Amino acid sequence: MNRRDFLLRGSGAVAGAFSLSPRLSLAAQARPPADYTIRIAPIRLEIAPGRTIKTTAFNGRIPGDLIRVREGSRVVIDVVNETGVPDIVHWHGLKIPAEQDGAEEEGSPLIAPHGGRQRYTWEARPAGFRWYHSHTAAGHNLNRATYSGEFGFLMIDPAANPAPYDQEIFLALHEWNGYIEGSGDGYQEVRYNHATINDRMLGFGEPVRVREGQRVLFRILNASATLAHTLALASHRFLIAALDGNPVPSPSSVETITMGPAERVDAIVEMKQPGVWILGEANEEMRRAGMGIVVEYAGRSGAPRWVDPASTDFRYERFGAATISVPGDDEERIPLVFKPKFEGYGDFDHWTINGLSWPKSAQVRLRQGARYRLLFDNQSNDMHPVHLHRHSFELRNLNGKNTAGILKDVVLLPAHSRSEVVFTADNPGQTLFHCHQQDHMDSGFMMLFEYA
Ligand SMILES: [Cu+2]
Repeated sequence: MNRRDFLLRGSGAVAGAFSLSPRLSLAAQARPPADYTIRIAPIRLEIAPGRTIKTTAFNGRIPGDLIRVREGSRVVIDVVNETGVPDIVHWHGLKIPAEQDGAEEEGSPLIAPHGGRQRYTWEARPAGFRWYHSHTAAGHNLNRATYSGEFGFLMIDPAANPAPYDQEIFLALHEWNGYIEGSGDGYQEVRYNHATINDRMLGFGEPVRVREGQRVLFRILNASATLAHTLALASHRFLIAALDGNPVPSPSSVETITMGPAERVDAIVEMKQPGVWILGEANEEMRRAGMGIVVEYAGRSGAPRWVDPASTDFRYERFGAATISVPGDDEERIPLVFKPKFEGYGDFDHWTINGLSWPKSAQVRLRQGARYRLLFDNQSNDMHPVHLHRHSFELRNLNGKNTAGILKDVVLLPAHSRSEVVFTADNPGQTLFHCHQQDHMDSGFMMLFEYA
């Protein structure tokens, strides 16, 4: 089997395809075959006619193959790294052991370049919309980690699926051809030339085809390395059913959705405005860069229409529980202050948690079974989508407003804001906490929670 065959076979057949190789079939006798095999390799992708980007991807496509498994099932995934640099794949939002989680800082092994292999085995939980992505550092290499095309959807279906929809559409937001721009005062930021939803710029891919009267479930992932996005679907509203894959206590209808890097939203749209519309970034510049997709009703044609949303206000607490119980006294409080430390090195400089940058950041000791309240204090001009590995947390306070019942694994902290989340230490092992903005993470915004 040559490499081209491998590519053409795609994911479903990959595990079977290995039996064609005598050497590998021997290995297969010793170990069960993988449910999925992911090959990390460079690709060229035409995101619009004549516009080709060079990046790295999973199994030659962007996003990578949809991994879809039943809650509680045991899943075996082989990853082969055919790039020239070490890599690692993180299973984002799963409650799995640290060694399988895919973060080097927690003890998961890096995958060697030039054909290194790693087998990941885990039990699929909790149910919901998860994802997987490269979890290396990138530094100034804007073709690594989350800057690259190394991301895919991971869907853990619950045992009982009420399926209140007629069609399910997965969408991933991403930008391409990043470059680093300095502002002159030593502060640097990453900017991009192009953007896509899934693998095409707005206007150049297949539209989302719908029928009048359908309820369409959009599962949207912000796979951006560094940018939050606000989305709208012209002439339609989104019913927010789940955040980060977890059903919300109060599903509620909104005109726009704002998502930080790594966040997911399940949104149901009732298709009752026949036409050809744009689902895209509310920001015109971002839509021009390509961040959008056409939604086309059956029997309708013509140029897709965009309508500016009246308001772009999106707040988590809107989807929280109607009644909020008094915070428990059993929670141990952990204050975490986030601040930049610009010393003019010009290398994204440093981000600090309680005054310290990774790898010097303090380690938090957790007791198994105990409840913790993380007190986030963002003392900076930037937003931070902070992520806790291997655990979900409940949003309890957002800039002074109490809330309850919203379970997430990433929370977007606006500039100069405070938020509080609560979680139970119920998954022993090293647990990474970091900002999901790649340049922040790479410059120190990271710490470990350890179980005593
Ligand atoms: Cu950040």
